[in-house]
Amino acid sequence: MRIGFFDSGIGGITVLHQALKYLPNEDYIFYADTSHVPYGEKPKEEVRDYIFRAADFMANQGVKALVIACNTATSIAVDDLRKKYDFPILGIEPAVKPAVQSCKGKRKKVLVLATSLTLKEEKFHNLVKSIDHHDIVESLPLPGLVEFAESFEFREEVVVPYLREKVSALDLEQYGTIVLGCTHFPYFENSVREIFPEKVDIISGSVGTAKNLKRILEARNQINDGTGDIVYFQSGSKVVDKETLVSYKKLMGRLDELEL
Ligand code: DGN
Repeated sequence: MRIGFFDSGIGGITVLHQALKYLPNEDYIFYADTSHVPYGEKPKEEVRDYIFRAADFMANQGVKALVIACNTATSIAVDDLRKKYDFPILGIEPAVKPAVQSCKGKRKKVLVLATSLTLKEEKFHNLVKSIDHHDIVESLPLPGLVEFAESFEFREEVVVPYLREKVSALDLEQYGTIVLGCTHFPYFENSVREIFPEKVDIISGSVGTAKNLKRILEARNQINDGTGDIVYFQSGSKVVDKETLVSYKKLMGRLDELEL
C-alpha cells in the first residue's frame, strides 16, 4: 500500500523529499490541493473542509499512512482527522523544541516563520507555552513565500527584498535559530540565510516527521513494500501533464542542493 502525503500545494514535496531519504522503499501518493492554495490566510472552517475532502480522497485510494505535510492543516485538523480514520495520521509542526534547545546558553532568540493561520492557532500557542520557559520564541507570518513558491519564483533577487522588508523592524542579531514553520519555506533556505547573521541555525520539522513515519511503519510491520514510486494528484485529479511532473522533479532536485 502507498503512503499519502498532503499539502495545499508544493510545500509538501519538501517533506516527501525527506521521507524518501528515510524510506526509499515505499510507494507514495502526493496530493496538492492546488484549487484552494493558499490555506494560510483563509478562514479556518473553510480550510478544514478542504482538508477533510482531501483526506477522504486519500482514504479512498487506500493509504497505509497519511502525512499532513502542511503546518497550517496540521494545526487546525490533525486531531479530528485522527478520530475519523483508522490508519496512522502524522502531522508537521514548527520545530520549536529543537530550536529552543539549540539556543540554550547562547543568549539568543528563536524566530518562527510560518503562515498567519499556523501562528494564530491554539496548537502553536500551546506548543510554545510548553517549551519556551524564558520567553525567547518570537514569530513572523510570511504569506508571500507561499505565493512565490506556488508561482515557482525562487530567485534571490526577488525573494530577498521581500524578506528584508518583512524583517525591517527586527533586530536580526538577537536570533540564534530560525524555524521554517511552513513546508513551502525550505525552498527559500538560501534567501533566508542571506538576510540573517551568518551563524544562525535554520531548521524545519520535516526530518522529525520523516523519522516518525519510519518508526510508525516499523512498529506496524508495514515497512519497505514499494520502490519509491510517486503518483501525484492535484485537488482530486491525477497529474498526467508532463510539464507539471517535470517541475515536481525539478523541485526535488532543488531540495537535493539545499542543506535541509
Ligand atoms: N505549506 C503549508 C504549511 O506548511 O503551512 C501552507 C501553505 C499555505 O497554503 N498557505
